[in-house]
Amino acid sequence: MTYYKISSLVAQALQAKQPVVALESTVITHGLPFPQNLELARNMEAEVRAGGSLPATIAVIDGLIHVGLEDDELERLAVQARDVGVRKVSVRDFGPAIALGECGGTTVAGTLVAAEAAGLRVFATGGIGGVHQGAPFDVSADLQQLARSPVVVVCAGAKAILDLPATLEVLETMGVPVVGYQTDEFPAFYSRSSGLPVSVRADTPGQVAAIARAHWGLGMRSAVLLTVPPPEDAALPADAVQGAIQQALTEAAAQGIHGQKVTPFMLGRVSELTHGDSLKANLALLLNNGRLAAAVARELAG
Ligand code: PSU
Ligand code: MN
Repeated sequence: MTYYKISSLVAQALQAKQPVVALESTVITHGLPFPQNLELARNMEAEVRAGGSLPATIAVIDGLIHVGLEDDELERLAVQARDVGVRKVSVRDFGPAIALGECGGTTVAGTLVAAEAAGLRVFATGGIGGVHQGAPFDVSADLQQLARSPVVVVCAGAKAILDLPATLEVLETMGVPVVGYQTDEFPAFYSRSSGLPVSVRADTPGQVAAIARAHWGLGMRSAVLLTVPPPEDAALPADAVQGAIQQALTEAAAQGIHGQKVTPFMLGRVSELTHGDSLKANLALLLNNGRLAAAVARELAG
């Protein structure tokens, strides 16, 4: 595939129909501070392996879309993000990043494009993008891409910095089943509950795989969004984060932060304002999602 570099491990696993889990890289380049980002990237891969699947972190390195990173590439991406900054690669950004020979971290939308192209069916992330609060035209390209890529996306819902009811409405319009894992409620990333219903509940990886098979078997081309509440011991009470979120939103507006910069600013500010509690929740839920994604990939491969 032109523009792509599929690692030999990933190519072999796909050939042998073994389970592979795609991982995004914006969480490394824009979502978490150094060195927690690099540590998380490595731990996330370890979690997928422990779950019996092969991790394939997706990123743009020197103008090539990599599916499956070597450890030195992972490190380079994290260090370069810290030292000089790299591009946040969503759907619109691949062409420019490739043409200019850049490095970049792929968002959920970007990772979906590459995962689908490489033939991966399961993808683990932290939280998807969505409709922003107070900026109804700032709708993450994640939602549109979820409508287009037939991949199971394992996440902890959408970040509570977003307008969650509006985000769920758009997902419904886009034809994306929102599956609650062992829950009837849409999780709110840092917190286990949002008060909003999912469209269906599944209690086992096997049920998730069955839903995905039927959805795609009918000819649907959209993703299946598997939403998993953050682990109990790391989750924050919903009202505990709300104050921090509202303050960060006010600051973002006052500083004129727009577009792609909103999500990284909000994540960083909420982490400062909660004295690292939101960061701890973020790391724990990522690993939790990696583990479940590995189990779903095994069901789908089997
Ligand atoms: N979840 C995290 N940290 C992140 C993101 C999600 O825990 O950094 C990233 C994802 O890559 C997601 C992106 O696709 O934020 C959404 O950005 P935007 O709203 O600009 O589309
Ligand atoms: Mn946006």
